[in-house]
Amino acid sequence: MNQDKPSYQDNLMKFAAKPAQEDAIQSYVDEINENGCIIIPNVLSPDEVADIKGALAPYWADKKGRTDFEGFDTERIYALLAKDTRFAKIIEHDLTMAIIDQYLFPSYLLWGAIAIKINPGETPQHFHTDDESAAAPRPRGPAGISVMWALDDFTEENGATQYVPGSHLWPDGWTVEEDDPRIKKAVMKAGSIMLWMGTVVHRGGQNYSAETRLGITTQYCQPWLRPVENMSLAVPPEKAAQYSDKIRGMLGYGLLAGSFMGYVDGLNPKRLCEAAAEKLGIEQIDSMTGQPVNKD
Ligand SMILES: O=C(O)CCC(=O)C(=O)O
Ligand SMILES: [Fe+2]
Repeated sequence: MNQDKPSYQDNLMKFAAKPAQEDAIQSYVDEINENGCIIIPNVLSPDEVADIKGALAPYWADKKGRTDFEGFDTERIYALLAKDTRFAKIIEHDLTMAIIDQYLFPSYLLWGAIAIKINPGETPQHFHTDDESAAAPRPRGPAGISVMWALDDFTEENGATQYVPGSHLWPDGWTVEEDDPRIKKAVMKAGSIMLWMGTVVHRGGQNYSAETRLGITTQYCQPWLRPVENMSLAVPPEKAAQYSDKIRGMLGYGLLAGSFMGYVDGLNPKRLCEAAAEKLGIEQIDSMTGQPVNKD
């Protein structure tokens, strides 16, 4: 045994010591630490919003929710990375990655990536937190970070996400009444994002307008938590091969950083993507440009 090799605990401590941030990221992190969440406008251009909407367009048929949580008047599209490579642009966007790097251990996973279209007449979701499956006592650090990408304008009337600033600090047993004045609505223009800690109390809003409210939520979790979407089955190696190493890792084709958790037959599962790419001649795409990565 090599006694000099750092232990898993040593590795965790190394990862926990975050480097100093650029001022812009630090100011976002300060706001998130205080409120549990942040709204950032103009993250996507109108062209980028149109492109992402176009990527969703073929998949809308008959996607009404099956439970009150999904919403009986809400349509959802799951497994986005199995459907179109254009979704990679938001799933590994530089800005959200830089913020999420501050909260989750390296090798964090994509917990879910879901398009959510709230139709007129939809009732509100129940208030919830996204990381409750971590089942650890609150208050605590978040086990996940969620992002909502507004593809339509989110308005007072059309079902903008509702949230309670500061609720990330609440202990277990929290409740929220319908008329609680602390409830806010994430009113924002298409192209904006809301990012929140997995500990923040929130819900999809009621749509009492005549328009739909379309957003994509991309959610990330600590690498030791089980994602809501089983990503490596949803996006098999032959599809994952198109994506960056970062996305492959977030889909489960990687190991828990500093450990061997996640082996497949004794090997790092990233090799499954590499083997599929080589066998099928699949090119890795750059998610920002949509073009093949230049390997030179
Ligand atoms: O649609 C929304 O505004 C929120 C959805 C949500 O909270 C969720 O899916 O976890
Ligand atoms: Fe949620």
